[in-house]
Amino acid sequence: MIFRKLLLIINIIFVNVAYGSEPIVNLDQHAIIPQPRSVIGKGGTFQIDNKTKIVVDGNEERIDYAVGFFQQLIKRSTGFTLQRSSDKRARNNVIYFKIDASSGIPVDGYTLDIDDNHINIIASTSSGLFNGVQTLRQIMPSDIERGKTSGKKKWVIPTGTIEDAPEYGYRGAMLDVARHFFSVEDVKHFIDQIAKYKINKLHLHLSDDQGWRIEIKSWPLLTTVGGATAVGGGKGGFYTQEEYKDIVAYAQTRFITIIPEIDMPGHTNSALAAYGILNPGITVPEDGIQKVDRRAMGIKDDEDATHLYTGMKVGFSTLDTKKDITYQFVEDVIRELSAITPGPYIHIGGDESHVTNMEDYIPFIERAQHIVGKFGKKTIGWDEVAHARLEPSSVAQYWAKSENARKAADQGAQILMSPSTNAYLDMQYDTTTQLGLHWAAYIEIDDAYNWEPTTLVEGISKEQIIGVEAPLWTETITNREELEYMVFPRITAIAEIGWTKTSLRNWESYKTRLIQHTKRWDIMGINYYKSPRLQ
Ligand code: TNX
Repeated sequence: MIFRKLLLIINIIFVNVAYGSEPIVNLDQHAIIPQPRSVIGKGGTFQIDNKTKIVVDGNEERIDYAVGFFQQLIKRSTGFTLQRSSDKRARNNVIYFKIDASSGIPVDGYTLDIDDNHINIIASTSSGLFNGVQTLRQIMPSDIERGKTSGKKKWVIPTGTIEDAPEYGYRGAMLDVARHFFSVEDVKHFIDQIAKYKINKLHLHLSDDQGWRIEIKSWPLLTTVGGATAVGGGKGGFYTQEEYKDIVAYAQTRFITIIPEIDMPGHTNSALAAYGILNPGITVPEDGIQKVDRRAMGIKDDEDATHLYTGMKVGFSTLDTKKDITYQFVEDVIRELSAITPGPYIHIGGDESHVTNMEDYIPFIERAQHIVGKFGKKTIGWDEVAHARLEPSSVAQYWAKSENARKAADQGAQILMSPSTNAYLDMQYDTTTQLGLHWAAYIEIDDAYNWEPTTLVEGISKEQIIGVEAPLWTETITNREELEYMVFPRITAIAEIGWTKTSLRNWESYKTRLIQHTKRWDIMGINYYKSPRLQ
């Protein structure tokens, strides 16, 4: 007995000295989120040291984003500058990145093959290689997330094979930068966080009653007036077009497509406060009036303009859908936005237009959709847009009404699943949560996990679903810390729903992996919600 204990202690000491404090876990026991399609462990180890070489085979445009990202990650946490070798047959202490379009690996998928003396990451696209790197990162010792060197000489990785590919092409998160503004740095940080879980779309909610956050050169007051405040009366803010392009370019290096939203015809008070000519005569609710001192700003008085709004009410505003100038405005905004958005989609909002008559709403949405098409883009709108005639290339984002989603699908449009009762990141976890709202539901982490896109709305099949998206509305969220509290862990639930086959998804497995994974969030300093369900 004593002897056995002694052996165990010696073993622990040996492992700790050799590999750092973490025990080596067989590949198939690793906590990978989202769960890959297949994981086979071989029981051995590969070690990255400062002699490990990188071989790149393939010349797709963005391959360097994936390989360069990996090199940076390694450099940051190990101090090693991994050299590239051009010897494509090298197999000793090598990490081999290969793009093979004929491999049959689906878009965004990858194969990660880890042997004692080499690692192969194979994909048919660079995005697949990047996803392979994100998986590799999760099976490396958690110190890889410390962001500074630990002095460790060897980094041990378990051997085996992972074959992986996503269920849905659209795996999204949304950030509302209109209710509270988030800086370029904050958005980039968010991009890094969601990319870890193979999310590949970031929808930016760029305008709402409380703020207009994107520079439109032909309508300059949108930002100078419309961007001047936020919920609660804070200072607001906006992205210049150059800053927006910087966000888009950064997202591209993480294989994330930015989807910009200009919410119309409702949720437009910030535009009406900038330009009275767009205002059909609405006034701002009493609870959040903020007057604009145009003289102090050196701009002309505008009697028709509304006051700025700093409250949290929704549904009180609308553009004047009957005037030609409104469509000139919509066209200018979409033209400028399309020119700086390489992704295929423009989101036109369309939700909660409670003060727009249906006979005005429908032609407005149809014209906006047409304008989006004119600039070579496809339309996304919240599920209410299904009242209008949708083009088959359009997407309706289901958040509230099943009949709207069905109506959209019946017209041939695709459906993006964002059920407010499961996928909304601004909903409180339970009655004790300080931040957030609860009008749709309290969403504990098992509620965020336990839903299935294909059975959510009766009559909508898998082929009609483009994917899933988790929106973070920010009426009550003012900074990075608060954002993280609402986003983590729930973002990993949506990531797994979007990526992993239904048959491989299971709450108990996810929960076990999540408990393991939170150790990494502790290391990264992420302010996640410590749910009582994680025990
Ligand atoms: C409803 S969801 C909204 C947003 C709010 C959100 C708060 C949707 C399309 N509209 O304007 O921010 O609730 O949870």
